[in-house]
Amino acid sequence: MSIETLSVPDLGGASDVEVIEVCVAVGDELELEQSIVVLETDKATMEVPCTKAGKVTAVHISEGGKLNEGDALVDIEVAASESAPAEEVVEPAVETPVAEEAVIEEKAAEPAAEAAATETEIDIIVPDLGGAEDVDVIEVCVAVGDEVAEGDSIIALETDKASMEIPAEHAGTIVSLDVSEGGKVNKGQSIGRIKAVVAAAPVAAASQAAGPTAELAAAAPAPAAESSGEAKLAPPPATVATIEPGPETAFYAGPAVRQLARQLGVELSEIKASGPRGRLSKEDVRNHAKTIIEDVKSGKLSSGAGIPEIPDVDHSQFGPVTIEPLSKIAKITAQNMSRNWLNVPHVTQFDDADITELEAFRKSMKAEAEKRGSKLTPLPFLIKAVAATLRAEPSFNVSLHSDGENIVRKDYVHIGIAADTPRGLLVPVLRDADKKGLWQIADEVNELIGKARDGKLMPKDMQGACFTISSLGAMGGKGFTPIVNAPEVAIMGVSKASIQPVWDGKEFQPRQMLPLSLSYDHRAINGADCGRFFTHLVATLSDIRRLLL
Ligand code: CAO
Repeated sequence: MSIETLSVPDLGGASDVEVIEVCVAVGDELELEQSIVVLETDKATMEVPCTKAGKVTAVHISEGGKLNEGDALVDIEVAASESAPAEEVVEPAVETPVAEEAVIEEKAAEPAAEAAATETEIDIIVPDLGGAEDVDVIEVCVAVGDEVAEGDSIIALETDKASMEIPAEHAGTIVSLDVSEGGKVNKGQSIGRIKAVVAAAPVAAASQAAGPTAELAAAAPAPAAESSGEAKLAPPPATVATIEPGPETAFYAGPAVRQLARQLGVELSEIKASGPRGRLSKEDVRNHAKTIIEDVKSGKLSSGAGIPEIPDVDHSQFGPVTIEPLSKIAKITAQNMSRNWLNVPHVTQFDDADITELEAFRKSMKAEAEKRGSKLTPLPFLIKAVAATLRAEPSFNVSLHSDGENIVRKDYVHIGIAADTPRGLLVPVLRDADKKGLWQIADEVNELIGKARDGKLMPKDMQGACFTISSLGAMGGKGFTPIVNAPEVAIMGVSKASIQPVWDGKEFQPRQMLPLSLSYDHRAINGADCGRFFTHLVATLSDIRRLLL
């Protein structure tokens, strides 16, 4: 084991380069090529890769600091067999190709004014990509016919380590393009042609460097060995991110930031940058993702992909209005309703239960109920019948597991009761309804409804329901389609019972019919399950002696 210090490599002549991101911490196990730090000049962003694998024992840099060539970055503990002289570790090899920037600087320094200018159509060649192959084209920055200036970006490329732009080496007009977004390119590949005005002398020099038959590479940097003595060494191009803010690129992000954005599935172009010169940081990406999640949760943004927002309307332009704040419960209800409506594929089936006998029995028990201090409405009968049916047809007593791979089958029967309260809609839960008698159900329901209306329900009183009953029977209506209260998979709407003529095979009989509507989550329950469940429930309500079976 030995401790080695990794230092800043040649920065192509740049000095006091800003540290925009420190990618390692003490204790990290570094792998070869892993980024240590992201640096930024006013021209480019670059990642400095690790040239030795090992464990970080000290970090000498911090975000916002300035670095120069040779400054210490980190100390790492490397295995003895891997250690090498510090010079070799931190300096790029002499054969290292020159980065675009250095080449541009070098070319710009050439005495072009003294040479005769000629218009030539030349290939735009992909430069050395630091050994990377099949590199993704993430952006084509020009179109055929575009006038480009020297240094303008032609395409942007991205490996899993770095992003880079391939700049035009000469000003001119794009004649053709053989590259598209999403495609892949390799070193030496022609990606199009440019009609460029080039100085005769440099053309000759470049042609010489590339060999007698080679065409001038419009965007390709020359290898260091072939450049003039003034060319400066720079980190290998494949590790240099040179995404510059240009007319086509409103954002400015290093490879690590781009990778994070891709992982989180957020669009860089939609993120507000907080860094200097419009630079996007990882924090900007995380904050953007967080805002989206919060907006979805609060209902400001719909999670249903592509659903347009309801436009904001100033109603006062049509007549007098007052604006009142929504209660907390109303806001939560609105969120839950939207969430359930958008996430659950609903089917609602309707039926009428003949409750003539049930009602006769209930009325016969009224005096006794009063004596006991109870109130016996149709609701306890409905709860008892639903509980018995959930036991008989357990396909309804389930929830979909959030992993999308499993279904949760429940061996308990808790029933939610939708209650209209002065604070809004609340759903207290009656536990183990299948194990309780009518009186107990009636008393517990009345107690729960009383608590709901007095604002005394505890969170536990509203959790764990398997199925919800929403009764509007006292108010009227012939039927409605209730929204499933996920993660439950079904809800039953109860409308107003009325006397209806029912054909008994010989004649019409006046029967007390109760309209029921059963909404279910079609991901968890299929139509046949619903048919069986509903038939059992209606039969039970029509003859409550079945509850004894
Ligand atoms: N048909 C005819 N009459 C009915 C009936 C029905 N389906 N359901 C109840 N009634 C009668 C009752 O029998 C009672 O009359 P009596 O005193 O003469 O017996 C009267 O209507 C009032 O009943 P109630 O409303 O006090 O009691 P309940 O047990 O029927 O309902 C509760 C309790 C909490 C469910 C109800 O008060 C409530 O808040 N319902 C609203 C639920 C809601 O808002 N749902 C919408 C959610 S969105 O899906």
